[in-house]
Amino acid sequence: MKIESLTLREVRLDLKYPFETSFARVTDQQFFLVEVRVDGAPGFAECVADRDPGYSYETVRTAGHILEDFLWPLASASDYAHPDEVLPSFARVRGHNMAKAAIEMAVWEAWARRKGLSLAAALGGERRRTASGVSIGIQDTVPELLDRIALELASGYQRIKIKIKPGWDVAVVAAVRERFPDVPLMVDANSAYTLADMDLLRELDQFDLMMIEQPLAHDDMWDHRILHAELRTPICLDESVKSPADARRALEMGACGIINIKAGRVGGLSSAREIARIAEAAGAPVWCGGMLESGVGRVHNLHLSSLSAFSLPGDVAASERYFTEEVIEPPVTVDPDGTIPIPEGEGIGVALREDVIRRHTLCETTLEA
Ligand code: OSB
Ligand code: MG
Repeated sequence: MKIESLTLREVRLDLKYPFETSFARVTDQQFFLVEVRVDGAPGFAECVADRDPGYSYETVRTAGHILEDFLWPLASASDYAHPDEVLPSFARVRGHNMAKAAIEMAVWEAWARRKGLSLAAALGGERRRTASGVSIGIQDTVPELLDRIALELASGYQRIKIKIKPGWDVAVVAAVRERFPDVPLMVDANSAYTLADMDLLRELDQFDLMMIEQPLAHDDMWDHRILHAELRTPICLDESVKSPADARRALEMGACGIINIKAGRVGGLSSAREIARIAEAAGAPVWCGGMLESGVGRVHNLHLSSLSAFSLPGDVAASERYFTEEVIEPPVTVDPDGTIPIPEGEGIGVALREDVIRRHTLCETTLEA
């Protein structure tokens, strides 16, 4: 399987609502849409590196640099028998998993199309729908947050995740619990705390949260292990798990009980699937995270969520929650029971809206083998 070309389109889309985490407040998203041609078949994917290095050190510009100058020369010189070979072929480039995943996921899509399979079927996924939750950013006031939660629950979403940071944590969670005593609820701190905040983190234990996501440093496992042993509420790791080896170590040492899997963070779908296997063997549930993707990244997440190990509701929600314009047809929609059907056509199973994409493309490069 030879990759004949790689097209990188840098796209900018406006978010419908600002999204605030402990590290940033964003009002739009800038990202690469990636297209590969493999033996004539197209494969599409989205690079989840953000404009700013807040979630990860990768940015849109580092991803462009790594893709063009280092990954494309390796990919175009390879003859892959299977998409599982793509990430190992990049071994001499350290890190930069989001850039690597962009090519790998596009190759997976082209591979599935050539086999006449949906991406989910090519991955070996069995679920035909996935349970959907929402991630709600930090709001200006608690009443605004409560209103947002009520709206999301009315749409059917099966669990609520709220972002927390110092100053927007225990009192906010208490207010949410008071208004919604039985809702499946979790929090995500994106590394905003340290073990010096143990008393505060212990207070979160009283709210029957499903989990606390990435409370401590992005590059730490040991302190998460200490916290996980201290609390009743399970710790879920996001930023800290960048590979199957990380997942194994985290579960072996007891740094978490749950893993949020994002293909971009771990170098692609093969690695994501391997982490799901490792977690399943260890009896740890996983769910599919999100990176405020456009429709292209969103449907990739849906296909990944078809794997049986993804037993908890993910952060993969309907397209309409995110951007003022949609780049795929049909859009991702949530059913009243809070599930999302996984597209069944070949590859990612949706069409790209070239007109919309063209209008929002800042620049475009095609690299030929
Ligand atoms: O930590 O899970 C996260 C968005 C951007 C970067 C990091 C995270 C998130 C989300 C949003 O929580 C998930 C989504 O709705 O795409
Ligand atoms: Mg997270």
